[in-house]
Amino acid sequence: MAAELPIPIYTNLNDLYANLGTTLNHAERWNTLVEEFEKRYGRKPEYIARAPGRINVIGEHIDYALFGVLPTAVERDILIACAPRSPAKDKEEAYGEVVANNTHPKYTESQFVPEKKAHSSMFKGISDSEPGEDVVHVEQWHLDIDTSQLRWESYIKAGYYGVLNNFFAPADTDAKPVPMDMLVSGNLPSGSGLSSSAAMVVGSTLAFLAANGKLEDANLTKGRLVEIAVENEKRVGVNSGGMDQAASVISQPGSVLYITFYPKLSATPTSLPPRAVLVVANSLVVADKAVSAKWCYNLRVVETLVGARILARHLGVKLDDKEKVTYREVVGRLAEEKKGEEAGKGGGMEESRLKEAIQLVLNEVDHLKGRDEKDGEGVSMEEMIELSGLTADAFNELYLSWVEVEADNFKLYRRAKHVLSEALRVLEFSDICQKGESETVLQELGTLMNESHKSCNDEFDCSCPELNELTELARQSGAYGSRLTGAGWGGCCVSLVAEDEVESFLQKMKAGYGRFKDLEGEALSEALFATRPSSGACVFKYTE
Ligand code: NG1
Repeated sequence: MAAELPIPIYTNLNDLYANLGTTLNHAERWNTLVEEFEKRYGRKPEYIARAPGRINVIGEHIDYALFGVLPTAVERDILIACAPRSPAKDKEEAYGEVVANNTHPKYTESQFVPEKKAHSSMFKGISDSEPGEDVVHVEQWHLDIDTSQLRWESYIKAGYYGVLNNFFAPADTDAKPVPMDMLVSGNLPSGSGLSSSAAMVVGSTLAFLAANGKLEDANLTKGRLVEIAVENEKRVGVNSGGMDQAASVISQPGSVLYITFYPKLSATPTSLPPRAVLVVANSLVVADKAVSAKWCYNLRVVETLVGARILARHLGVKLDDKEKVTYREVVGRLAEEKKGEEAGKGGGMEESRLKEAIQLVLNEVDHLKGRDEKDGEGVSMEEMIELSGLTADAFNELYLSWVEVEADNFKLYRRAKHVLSEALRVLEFSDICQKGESETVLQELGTLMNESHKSCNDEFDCSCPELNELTELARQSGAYGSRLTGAGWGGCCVSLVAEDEVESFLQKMKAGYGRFKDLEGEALSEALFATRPSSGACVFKYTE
């Protein structure tokens, strides 16, 4: 299983990229980073951690419903060069001190030292005969992370946190993280839906593990690194579904990754036809996800969860009043999925049964319409609470106490149509990939991508006019299919293009999209580029 493999450590770039052409494309950037590190710190780095960004080929807004998704790493990445320093003997407090720099001039130097802080926890009495609560003082590692503003070093600190709290027991006085110097260089455009933040956190986690000699830890699998990175990213204030970190860590060249989150994290590489190239085009519309979360991302999460509860009740699926059941769990319970079975493509059941069960739930989505709802305009808060079968207090506690949402109507029916049909498209897409290479295969994959985009636009309302224009232009310019990738409301689209068509496709896209016309050189290649499924995160170890 891909998630159970160890983190790869390379001493040769050729092995890392597994392709001479790709190695040559990237070698200069690696050399420049090493030279720059030497200039700043007076010695060579000992390690370079690499973590790529990702695109989602298909399966949008369904990771938080716990359905499988099909992302892959892109070639663009974050590189973090680092080397431990010997701590001065008389400077005990310098253990763990970090000097972090970034090759991008807009990001200034940052220095920080983790502290051990006493943390008070309330524990229940140890035995039943000793009721009550005891206050226990435990030490925890602490680093200041300012989540009120976007700072590049917050992602570095977030990675450090996970390494400290998972690999250096605070109570152990001998457990001392090394002081270290690091230099970060990235060619992933930020804020464009390619998950540069997940790449930063994964890269930073790996750099701290490497410098502290923890990479060979027997329990450190790729899956474990994903779990730590998801936890770490929450420290920067993002509650993501897990897709981005899994894609950055587990991806393999030439394959998209079928990632499931239920019953447990599992990742199955699925080969794309050899002629298939993915082209990323940035709409250059910046979606400020944090600001719009209450009527966009977070609202979709709530609409999806409430819809799952209402359909579960309608279908007679068992659930308790305090459970935020997801659509994937409803589907599993309906099909009497066995817990603890080996997670494969169908999770705890055969793939064909999973598809049937999703279709069964999809057939019932009309039940999510309000009394007078005709065109999918949604239901009021009062009607939604009534349909959920909960009291207003219980509903608020379960669905609204942890997240801020704002809406007049809740579009439960249309959201369900998207989520369930998209889950089926993902399974279909990966089945078609098994058929190998042919024109028909490429066309069928493209059709699924187009349907996915239509569903994102029509049912999930997560596209925008520019993304619709760009995906339409891509289809007219020769793509088999094109769809928005990532959360949407701006950011990038991904198109499936035949290898021999890529050059003319890129030209047509540049000429056809107004916002590309004035872009040249690096600015253009950041906004419009071809990529193949690339390898996941790794560490390069310097041997001389
Ligand atoms: P972006 O915003 O593209 O990184 C977000 C979520 C994903 C997933 C997609 C929609 C974060 C960090 N990531 O992706 O988990 O839900 O939207 O498919 O919020």
